[in-house]
Amino acid sequence: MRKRYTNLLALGALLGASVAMNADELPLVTQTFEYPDNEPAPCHPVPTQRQIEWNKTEFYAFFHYGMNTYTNLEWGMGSESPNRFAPTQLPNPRQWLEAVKAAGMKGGIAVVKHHDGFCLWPTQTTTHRCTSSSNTYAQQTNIPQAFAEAARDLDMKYGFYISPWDRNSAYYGTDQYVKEVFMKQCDELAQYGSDQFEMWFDGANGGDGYYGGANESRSVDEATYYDVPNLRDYIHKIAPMCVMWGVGGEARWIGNESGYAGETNWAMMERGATSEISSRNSGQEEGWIWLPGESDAKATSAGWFWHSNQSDLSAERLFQMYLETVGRNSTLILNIPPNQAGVLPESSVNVLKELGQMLETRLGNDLARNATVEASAERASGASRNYVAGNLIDGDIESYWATDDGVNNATITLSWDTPQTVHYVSMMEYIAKGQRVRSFKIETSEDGVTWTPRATSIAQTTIGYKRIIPLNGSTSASYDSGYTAKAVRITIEDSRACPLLHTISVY
Ligand code: FUL
Repeated sequence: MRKRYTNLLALGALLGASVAMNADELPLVTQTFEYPDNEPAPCHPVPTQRQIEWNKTEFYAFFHYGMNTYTNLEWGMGSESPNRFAPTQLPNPRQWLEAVKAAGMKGGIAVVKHHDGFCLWPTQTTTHRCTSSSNTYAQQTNIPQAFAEAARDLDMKYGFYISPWDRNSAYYGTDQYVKEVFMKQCDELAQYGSDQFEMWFDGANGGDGYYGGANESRSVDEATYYDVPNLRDYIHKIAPMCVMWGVGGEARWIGNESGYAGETNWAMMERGATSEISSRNSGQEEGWIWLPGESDAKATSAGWFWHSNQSDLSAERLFQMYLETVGRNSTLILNIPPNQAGVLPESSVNVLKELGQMLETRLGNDLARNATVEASAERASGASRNYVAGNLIDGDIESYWATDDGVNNATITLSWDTPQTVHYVSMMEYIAKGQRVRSFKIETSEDGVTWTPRATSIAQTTIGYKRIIPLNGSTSASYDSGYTAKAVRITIEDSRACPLLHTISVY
């Protein structure tokens, strides 16, 4: 905002009273106000734009495919001959992505190098790669390329898993491995697309391995060995929106591989603290780093890789995982392993379709869009922004409801002219300005006068990017007949600063 000083007395005193000046000749001074729209100040820590975009991917797939698919192992030693990688047809990443899209997933991460060091692209860094196999299909395999192409075509997000630990490389444990093998492999992968959303590294401390024939145990200090800060900067120059997972330091493991996050789940962590490990499932309210949780879980029974004796988890079980991860401020990366033909088995494809239909039926029709919404408090509007309750149901994630500074509790009431059948309430904070809500409660009413608290057995604490509350209090019970309600009332009971929610949905 440009403003002309007109206080001539003050200016005269400043310049010396003898200087006579016409107001039109006075210099223009630029004054900027930090919050011209009366926007709430950030409640630190806050996510980077990259982390915000990453969070929006919510539910995506993991595809463990590689040497282990043909050796019936979960962790290959690194001594396997490349010839053992023998697809019975050309692997088809497009089929993988189509199947998970039908399940409501927005993207996927393909494992392109597991701990055995075998690479699924024609890397220049080692001969331990698919193109060294005598199998014709293996020689034509380039998973990163085919996967990225299919994802773009299907309008899905994509990324790659590359194991830092390499049980094949003779150099593992030395500087040469980091500079000449691992970093270069990450670089090669980044070149498959600047639009990648996540690069996945696992806990990578080394251990027993082949190591070029040494057959010994090698361990490294994961915190320093991989030169992560440099790697992260370098990859971000090529793929600016690529979140570096795990050791990469931009998103955290949720602490289990069973598909659940804590009911209380902060996106913040105090990295480096010993409590970090024990707090993975719930984050730390006082944490000073934005490190949101990701849950990795398997949709099949036998392991991360395909095994002939595997069975598929039911769509109902996967739906429960969804509620306990995406519904608890975590993303869900769900593993479905391709088989020896390089495709997802038909049984998995069918379960994925069923899951997609279930999500659509249960969480696809937002009743809030047709509700009347009111809040007990609304923040004063700014020059070009308001914070009215209507923002919660307008379908715009950039408009949000807020209260005035210092007002850390409020009620939001959604009502309908005719009774509705309600099962779930979903809430989303405007996390660009930090995760705030500490405690809330949800009630329903059949007449708008008498209120019944719902889901009281569930910790109604944090919200974050997204929180979904099953009103019957159970994430595992089969879909019941729901509650009849003419109104739903959400009370924000406590918040680290004035609460900011951009969306409330009722299903
Ligand atoms: C772990 C690995 O050791 C498993 O094999 C699998 O890849 C899982 C997703 O991450 O750290």
